[in-house]
Amino acid sequence: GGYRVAVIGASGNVGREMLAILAERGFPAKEVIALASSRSAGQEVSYGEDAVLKIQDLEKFDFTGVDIALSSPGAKVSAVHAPRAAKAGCVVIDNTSQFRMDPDVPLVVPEVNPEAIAGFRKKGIIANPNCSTIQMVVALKPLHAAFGITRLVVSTYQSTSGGGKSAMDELFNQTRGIFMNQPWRDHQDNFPKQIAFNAIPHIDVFMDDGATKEEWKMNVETRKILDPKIKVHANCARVPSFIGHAEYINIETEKPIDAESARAVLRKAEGITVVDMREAEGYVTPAECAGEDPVYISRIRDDATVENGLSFWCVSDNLRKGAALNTVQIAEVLCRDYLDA
Ligand code: 11C
Repeated sequence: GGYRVAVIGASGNVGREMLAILAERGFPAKEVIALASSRSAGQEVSYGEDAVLKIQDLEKFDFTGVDIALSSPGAKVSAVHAPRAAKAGCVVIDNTSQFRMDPDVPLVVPEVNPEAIAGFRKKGIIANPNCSTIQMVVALKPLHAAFGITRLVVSTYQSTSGGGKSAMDELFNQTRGIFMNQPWRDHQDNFPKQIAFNAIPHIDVFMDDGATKEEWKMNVETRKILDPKIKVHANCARVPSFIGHAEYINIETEKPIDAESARAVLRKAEGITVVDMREAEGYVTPAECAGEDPVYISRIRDDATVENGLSFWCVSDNLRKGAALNTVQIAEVLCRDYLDA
């Protein structure tokens, strides 16, 4: 028994995390294949504590006989290779933005809409949402079920790892460079402005209405996953942290809501850890959630400016629940409910 599993983009931030999480959770794999561009082919990546895999060239790889591919290369690479893998009979769980809004591709967070996974049969592809969307919908789902969310405003504080390994290096090198009087532009490869000791209200490209694409993603993905009737206004910013996205979320609900009843609902919800006391140990910051699985909720407060309003703070490891962990969780449900080993 066991499945043949391929990891596409195995040398990247998310690919490495996928391999670690597959091993950590004892995923029933009889073989794990690491794939990436020809640039990374031949390099070694670790799979769990003691296994090492040699990266193979994605371009030349034949997916025949592979059951599941966990995919996190760039969107353009997925556009070509996800359909190619699916055609060979492999179910692709894709972490890029390429297929998320395709009506024939389910967009899934297992704690929120596991039933949508069944839609994989249409194209052989399941999409993993954007990291900032995932942690938010995990928090919103139980609140929506209990109180009926009508509108929300989210403001994000997103870490540099969302932009990949070289974006993390950019933060490190700019920070060090500033102490050596080097111009920040000497270390600029990813971000539109200085990231060290700064905050940038610009993630991904600008859209026609003035939103950034990251803000647009949080809007359309949340409504596809949770409820198309919810109105979403997102404000996204990049901050100089390495791992862990933080979000301040403000919701308005149909039914009366208050901090105490919201806290009780969130405490019982899957995938959520509530840490909410009025002291330094009573909330979670991005640096503290790195390497952890849950979505942490803190600072739950009534919003007295509207009839039924609530705000809270939400942090999670963007490479884990925001990407690799969510992908592996989808694969676990897929194996349990739909695929034979
Ligand atoms: C960031 N959210 O933090 C982005 C990274 O659509 O999968 C993930 C982009 C995506 O930069």
